[in-house]
Parts: sequence; structure tokens; C-alpha cells
Amino acid sequence: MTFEPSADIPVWDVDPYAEDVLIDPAPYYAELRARGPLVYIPKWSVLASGRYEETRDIFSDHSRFVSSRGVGLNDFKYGEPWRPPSIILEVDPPDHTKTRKVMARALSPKAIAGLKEEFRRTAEMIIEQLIERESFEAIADLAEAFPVAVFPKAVGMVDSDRRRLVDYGAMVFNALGPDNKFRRDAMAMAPDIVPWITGACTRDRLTKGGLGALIYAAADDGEVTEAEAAMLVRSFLSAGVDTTVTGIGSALWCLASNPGEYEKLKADASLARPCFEEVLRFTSPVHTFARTANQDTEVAGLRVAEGTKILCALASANLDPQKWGDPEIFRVDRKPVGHMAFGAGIHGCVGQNLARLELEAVLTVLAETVERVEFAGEAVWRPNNAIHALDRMPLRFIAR
Ligand code: HEM
Ligand code: OVM
Repeated sequence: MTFEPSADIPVWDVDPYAEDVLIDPAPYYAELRARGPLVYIPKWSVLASGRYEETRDIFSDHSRFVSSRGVGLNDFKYGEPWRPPSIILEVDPPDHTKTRKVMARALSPKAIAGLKEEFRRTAEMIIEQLIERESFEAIADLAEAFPVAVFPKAVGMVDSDRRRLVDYGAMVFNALGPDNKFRRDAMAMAPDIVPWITGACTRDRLTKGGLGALIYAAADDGEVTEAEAAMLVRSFLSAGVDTTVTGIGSALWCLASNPGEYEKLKADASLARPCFEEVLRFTSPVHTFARTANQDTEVAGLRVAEGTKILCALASANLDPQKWGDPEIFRVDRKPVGHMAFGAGIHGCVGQNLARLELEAVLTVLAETVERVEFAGEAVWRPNNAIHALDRMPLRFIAR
């Protein structure tokens, strides 16, 4: 759908989904913020928001800026979704309220507290082996290896498949973009991966005592149907792997790039959690989620017509100098309260406590056992329509 944007909104002939932008987005974000609170991008007939204040306002107003028309470029009102929509991410209240409650309970601090020791033991085992090696491939051997070792087990999956879990995440996030090369390449994997994912979500594929079983317990109580429970387990598998893989990869990249900041973490391992928050602010694993205006409205005094998609560049909000002092500087003790990497408002990441528990384990063990984190080759980014992630990163761990 094309439309005429309000005349006071600047028009920018840019493709936010071009490979060079996805790989190195900072210049795009800087110009997006400089051009105005909203810009119109004719290439995809959408608005984009890159400043902190407006991005936060849009995310905080779920009644005007809805998720039920999809949180990517495709407007579900007109275009067919590539899979049955998520019953938590891609819905509005009141539908959202019920499923959110069930997911929030399964991912509550209480429900996940028992995972801490296992996360720590696994981080110790993996990092111990990496210290022994001259160098290693940090994305495969740590960023992927750790979540894939702990997360499917926490969910209670009886059989895990690293490649399919990681590739499904890449698909889900690439699907939020336009029909470009990245989306098409990801979608080519669907016939292999989607049936496997769907099959992994049923009650009989999940052990007792896992997070998946907590969702099925809600089905037993009549809070959700059996089919809805399966869809919520699918949400775990959609949102719970690539995000933390990216978080770990980007944390290692931040620390290898800023040895002085790694020294601070080593001197005080209790900085593990604040360090992760700063990694999130600085790198924003999910760089963009969209909303759709469900009525004629305004943002920052600019007219926004019903049906308009707004790309909310969370990564840009997290680098906005109007909000953050020296946003281009990575500081492990910044404590960036209010960052947008987990979103904001009613859809704010329901898995954030679990993500923090994972990163706390990795960063604490790192600080306690690794003297120095060094690049052993060039770090290369992997373009994805919604995730800003490393593809490969050779590293060396020097033992403490
Ligand atoms: C929602 C980011 C980890 C499950 C979100 C949203 C963001 C986000 C930005 C908001 C979506 C929106 O407003 O449209 C991240 C990041 C993570 C992470 C950066 C790790 C570093 C996880 C994990 C899980 C998870 C580990 C599952 C265990 C979800 C779910 C939603 C969500 C189900 C939808 C919530 C709703 O719509 O109410 N996440 N996430 N996430 N996340 Fe996460
Ligand atoms: C889902 C889901 C939730 C958050 C992120 C995500 C785009 C998917 O419920 O399927 O990835």
C-alpha cells in the first residue's frame, strides 16, 4: 500500500534493509534522528522513528499503535502472514492479556530461579574448554553453544537441534522485513524447519518440570486451549534462542573491543548484570520492531494516517544523544535505565529475566576465569532484517 505522508514529514530515499545498512547501521541511525522525529521512506511506504522519546511514546501506546497488524513490514490486514501469527507478540488486548499472563508466570523470577546453578555449571564447562584453545570461533563455540545447551533443556524439549533452532530464529526475524534477499534466503529453509518446530511444541515432546510444562499446566487449568499452549511454546522457540545468542556474541564483541571495560568487570564480577544492560543498549540485538497506526493520529505533532506502518528503530533510540550521555561509548557500569532493547509497554520482553540469567552466568564465569578477551581475527556481522548479530568472531581467552 502506498500513501502520501503528511507534508511536514521529511521524505528520505533510503533502504533501511540494504545490506550495508544492516551490517553497519550507525550512520543510518544518526541521519534518521537528525532528519526528524519521523521520516517517510518511499522505498517501503513506511514511516521510521529513530529518536528515543517518540520511539518510546509509540511503544507505550498500544491502543493507537497496534501489534495485531504485524510487527514487521507486512500489514496483516492486507498481506498473508508467513505463519499463523504469534498469540502474544502479534495481538492486542484483550487477546494479549490472557496469553501474556500465562507466559509471564512461566518466565517469572520464581519460575526460573532454579535454573541459575545449571546455567553457571554450563558456562564454566564451555568457557573452561575454550581457555584451553589457542583461539576459537566465538559465535559458534560460545554465543550459540551456551543458549543451545541450556535453553531447550529449560523449556523441557526432548530433542534439540541446534541448527534448526538457530535458523528458525533467523527466519522469524528476517520475516519482519521486506521481501528482500535476506527474507527469501531464510524462507527457503521453512519446509525443513517449520514442521520440526511445530512438532517440538506439543505436550508429548516436553518433559515435566520445564517451562513448556508450565504452559501446558495453564491449559490443564482451562486458561488457554491445548492449541494455544502449543503456540506459546512456539513463542519460546521463536524469541528465546537467537536473541540470547546475539546478546552473548555482542557482549563478547563489546568486551574484546573495550579491554578497559573488561578490566572493570574482572575487578567486580557483580557488574555482570549492569554490563549486560549496557551491551543491550549499545548493540540492541533486535534493531527494529514495527507498529501500525489503527486510526488517524499524530506523533510529535506530525499527522499519521490510519494504516501507516512505523518502523521503530530501537537500536537508534538506544544511541540517541538527547537521551544518553556519550552514547557511542560502551561503559560496563553505565546502568542504562530505560533502554529500549527489550521494548517497552505491554509487549516489553517477557523473557528478559531469563535472558539476564543466561548472560549473568556467562559474564560472571568469564570475569572469574578469563584474564583477557582478545580478537584472533576479524569480526564479521551477519545481515538480518530485524536482528543485528555477528556471523563469526575469532577470539582468544587468556586464562586468569
Ligand atoms: C518481546 C527483545 C530474549 C520471549 C520482546 C520485545 C523485544 C525483545 C524488543 C518486544 C517486542 C514488541 O514490543 O513488539 C529481546 C532480547 C532478548 C530477548 C534483546 C535477549 C537478549 C527473550 C527470551 C525469551 C523472549 C530469552 C523467551 C524465553 C519474548 C516474547 C515476547 C518478547 C514471548 C513477546 C512479548 C509480548 O508481546 O507481550 N523481546 N528478547 N525474549 N520476547 Fe524477548
Ligand atoms: C513470538 C515472538 C516473540 C518475540 C519475538 C519474536 C520476532 C517472536 O511470540 O513468536 O520474534
